[in-house]
Amino acid sequence: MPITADADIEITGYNWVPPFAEGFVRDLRARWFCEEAGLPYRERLISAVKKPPGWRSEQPFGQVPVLRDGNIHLFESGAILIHLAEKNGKLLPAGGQARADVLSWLLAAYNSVEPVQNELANIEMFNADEDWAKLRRPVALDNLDRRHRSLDHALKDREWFAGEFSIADIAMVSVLRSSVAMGTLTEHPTLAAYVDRGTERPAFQQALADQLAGFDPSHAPGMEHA
Ligand SMILES: N[C@@H](CCC(=O)N[C@@H](CS)C(=O)NCC(=O)O)C(=O)O
Repeated sequence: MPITADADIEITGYNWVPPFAEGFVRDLRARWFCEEAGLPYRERLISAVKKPPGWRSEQPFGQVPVLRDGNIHLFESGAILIHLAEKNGKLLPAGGQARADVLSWLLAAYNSVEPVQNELANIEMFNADEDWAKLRRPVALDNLDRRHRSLDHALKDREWFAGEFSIADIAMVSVLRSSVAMGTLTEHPTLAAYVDRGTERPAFQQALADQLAGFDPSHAPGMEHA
């Protein structure tokens, strides 16, 4: 049900991405929330190659996702998750320590884990043959492993990072999926099992299938007018 042509909520994603990015575009995080909450949304799929005119007035960095919810407009997937959770009273406790824990772990995923992971991804995926990348790689790997060890220690035998499944887990599982894809979680079975628990949820599976269904090879560079 969540994808609904006349829904108030609009999520912007891409109509094509290169194969390595399929299933990892960050609109997946907003889609996942909508599936968990049974919240209808409509898709706006734009070109990743040639953004619509004036796109930076909607997303200052020229990226996706962007969310429209009636007359509210947001960018940044973390802000989008907080907005959706607050507005719908789902996956974010209303107050007290429970809310503080969810917000802390959500921002930990975005600020303390994802940037460290991005450094390694930048080295391995886009610059592997550069001399500077070869020199930096061991440090970047170790930095990410230290973050993974900290997460292992914090999660221990808990199912989710902040009590019940929450937007913190949508953020953390989404980020750690890339660690799995980069082969950096093999020494961290506790975290790997946590990622599996998240990605086995039917809401994640539906959101992923819907993102993948939106990619159309006719929008690939060089194919747009073929
Ligand atoms: N911090 C932003 C990151 C957004 C981001 O990296 N978007 C990527 C897709 S996952 C993008 O649009 N990349 C294309 C570009 O940078 O031109 C968020 O969480 O929303």
